[in-house]
Amino acid sequence: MTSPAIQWYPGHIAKAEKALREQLKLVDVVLEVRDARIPLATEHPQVQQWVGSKDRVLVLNRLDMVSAEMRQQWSDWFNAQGTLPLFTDAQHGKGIQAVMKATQVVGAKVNQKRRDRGLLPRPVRAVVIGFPNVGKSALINRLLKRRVVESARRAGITRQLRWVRISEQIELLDAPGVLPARLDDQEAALKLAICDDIGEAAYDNQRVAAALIDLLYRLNYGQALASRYEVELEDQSGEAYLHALAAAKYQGDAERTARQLLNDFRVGNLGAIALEHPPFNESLNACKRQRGYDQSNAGD
Ligand SMILES: Nc1nc2c(ncn2[C@@H]2O[C@H](COP(=O)(O)OP(=O)(O)OP(=O)(O)O)[C@@H](O)[C@H]2O)c(=O)[nH]1
Ligand SMILES: [Mg+2]
Repeated sequence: MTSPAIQWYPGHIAKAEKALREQLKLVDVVLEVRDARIPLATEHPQVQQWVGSKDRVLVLNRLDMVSAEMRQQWSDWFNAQGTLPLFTDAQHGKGIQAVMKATQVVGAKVNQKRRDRGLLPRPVRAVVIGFPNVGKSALINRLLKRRVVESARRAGITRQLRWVRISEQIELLDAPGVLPARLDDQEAALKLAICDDIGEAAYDNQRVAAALIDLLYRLNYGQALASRYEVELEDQSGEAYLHALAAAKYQGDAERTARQLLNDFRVGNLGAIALEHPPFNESLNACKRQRGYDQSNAGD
């Protein structure tokens, strides 16, 4: 391969990250937002370090973009590792109460400690962090029940850290999306580009669209392509499909086809599609067996 499929500019991200690290000192709880379509690719390698001894609430946003079955599988997978993920749809306001509650629980703990030390109670301070465009600001607006911070379809919308007070009980810090300085896993980088969770990156739309098609076939979502575009190609590469689709529908314009396909996926026109399925996990299997799952289904 001549050039990496995805290139991004960690410059302004590095600045945002530095500001974030400063503010973290003031924070009691980290609300880590990931994209439910790609819960692993949107795990930032430094989050654990940022969380430190604070509490973390794991939010898998865009629940509307994956099936109920897939949500269950991911819940089981995270549960088996001792994490309870909270699924939200920040665009339509689903699952928000559970996030609020989890944050308040941390607040109560913090204030109990303060009282024990003879201090007055204060609002719990939560920071919302995650990759660009995963829905952090939309979540904050939902928690606040009004549009306070800017949230829009493009990545890189939030530029500055910003504190907002939800109530006497909670203060929230909206942070710009953070990206690792480098991403060695090209497959993860492609998924981030497909889902538009990568901020101001440069990439080749056709390569990214071809990767999406390959992934759809690999994960058995080929039917979603066939029913949307009425073009079917079994056992072909994503690139071949892209060109066949361009020839059939877009006067041979592969670039336009790639943009259209990526847009269709991103706005949900291809249906609810999870681009990552939980990896095999022995303790998860044990947990499923306990709940009476058929062993032959376990782990896939
Ligand atoms: N379908 C769907 N769209 C969502 C959801 N949450 C957010 N969005 C949309 O995703 C886009 C990005 O949302 P933002 O809230 O700006 O995301 P962000 O993480 O703050 O992005 P940056 O500030 O750019 O890092 C917006 O168009 C939202 O309306 C969701 O749960 N489902
Ligand atoms: Mg934002």
